[in-house]
Formats: sequence, C-alpha cells, structure tokens
Amino acid sequence: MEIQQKPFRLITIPVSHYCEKVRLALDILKLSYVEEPHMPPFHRFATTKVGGKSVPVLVTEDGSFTDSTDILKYLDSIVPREAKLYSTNPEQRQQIEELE
Ligand SMILES: N[C@@H](CCC(=O)N[C@@H](CS)C(=O)NCC(=O)O)C(=O)O
Repeated sequence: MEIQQKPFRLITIPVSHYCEKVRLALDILKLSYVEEPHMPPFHRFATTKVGGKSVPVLVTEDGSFTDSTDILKYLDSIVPREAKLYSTNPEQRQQIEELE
C-alpha cells in the first residue's frame, strides 16, 4: 500500500486518550490529516456514516478504520520500513502490543 496524496480525515472528540494516541502517531509519522472534532455525543452522526461508533475514526482511501490500534497498524503498514512505529522484532513487537 502507498501513502495517499490527500490528507487523511480524522474524526475525534476533544478529550480522549484514544484520539490523542492517533494524533501522536500521525504527527510522529509526519502524515497529513484534517481533524474533524465533534462534541460528544454528536460524534456518532459522523462515525456511523463511515461504519463506526466510537472515536477515533480514520477515513482513508483504503477504507475507514474505527479502532485506534487498527489505525496505528494501518499507518505502520503504509510508511517506509525505517519509519515504522512497531518493532519488526517479534519479541519486542509482542511486548509493545501487550503494553498498548
Ligand atoms: N477500542 C477503541 C475505543 C475507543 C473509545 O472507547 N472511544 C471513546 C472515547 S475515549 C468513545 O468514543 N466513546 C463514546 C462512544 O463510544 O460513542 C479504540 O481503541 O479506538
């Protein structure tokens, strides 16, 4: 998969550690995105339209990702090897996933 030219669309609410996790990942990976912040519970109008419920939701040309861990795994799959967030060492990867 390649990195899309258009910025990603990130549906969020302002105070959420899951949303912050995805903002942080996008910032670290220097991927451009447009954040769409919503006041809860009205975020559901936006998330349900793209097949989700909770926030964050990342809307991409490859589809919508509705879970923060799925979003990070997707982002990791499109960036170059040297930029990856997750270690490629299986033991370290397991530790990271347990911590996450
Ligand atoms: N497993 C989900 C959990 C996301 C989650 O629980 N988000 C909360 C905000 S911190 C939320 O959207 N709550 C309101 C709702 O479910 O509509 C993830 O990692 O993205």
